Amino acid sequence: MLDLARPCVMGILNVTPDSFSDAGQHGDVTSALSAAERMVQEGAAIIDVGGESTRPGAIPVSLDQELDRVIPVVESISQNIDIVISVDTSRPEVMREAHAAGAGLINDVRALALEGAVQAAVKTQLPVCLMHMKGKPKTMQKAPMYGDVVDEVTRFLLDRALFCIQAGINENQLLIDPGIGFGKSLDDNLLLLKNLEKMAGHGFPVLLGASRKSVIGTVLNQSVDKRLYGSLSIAGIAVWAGVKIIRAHDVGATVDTVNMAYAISSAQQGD
Ligand code: 8Y7
Repeated sequence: MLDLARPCVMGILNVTPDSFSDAGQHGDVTSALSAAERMVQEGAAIIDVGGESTRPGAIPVSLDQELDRVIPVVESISQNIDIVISVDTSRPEVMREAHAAGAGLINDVRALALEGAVQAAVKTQLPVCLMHMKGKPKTMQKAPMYGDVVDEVTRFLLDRALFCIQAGINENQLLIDPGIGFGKSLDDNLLLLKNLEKMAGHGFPVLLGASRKSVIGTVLNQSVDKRLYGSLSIAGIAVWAGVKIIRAHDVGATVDTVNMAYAISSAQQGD
């Protein structure tokens, strides 16, 4: 069960051959399971298993490919480790099969927009993370434009949440995510990060994924493998702002950052 009494870390487990920052490392079930075990030892509360690369410009994978990559990994983790398994997918078939294989959370970068996705999510009764994306992965970074980015992204997420509630998802089962890097300019990303407290004030727990993303690369002028400190800085600020789940590649370091930031933000005067 997902427990958000304290902020926690969601470890990223990519099972795609083309995902940009740990390409092909988890190509088989055994290595995926050991990567998951390691993340759990490092303090992850959730493992996010994804078989579709959604990085800018990525080529879509077929349904069969996605099922073949994701389901055996979800099954293996579920049978061997006591951890919440998140399935990073937009496809209703993957949601259903991952649920049957032991998944405990649906993480959809398309906020249940694909045909049949809302109905599939309702049926599983799993918690769902709704993420904001402008455009489609293939083209989303081609000159994204907003009026007030914080307002627009928040409005989109609250609208989607309402739609999901009306479709039958329990309001306590919804999380929201501004979707750092998904159809946003550098300034858009920075403004969203600056205003996380606002987003966290709407009653839905906020999930944030900024680990190793290009916003960090651009600000710090660092390549993907040198973005740990930037990622941790965002994690600390996010927890301070009330974000409940930090999605991260570097689990151990992120857990320390989250716990330190949370200790400060929850400190109480003794009596
Ligand atoms: C996010 C995500 C990715 C994110 C949520 C990457 C699957 C790109 N980013 N899911 N997924 N939020 N909820 O760089 O920011 O990890 S993929």
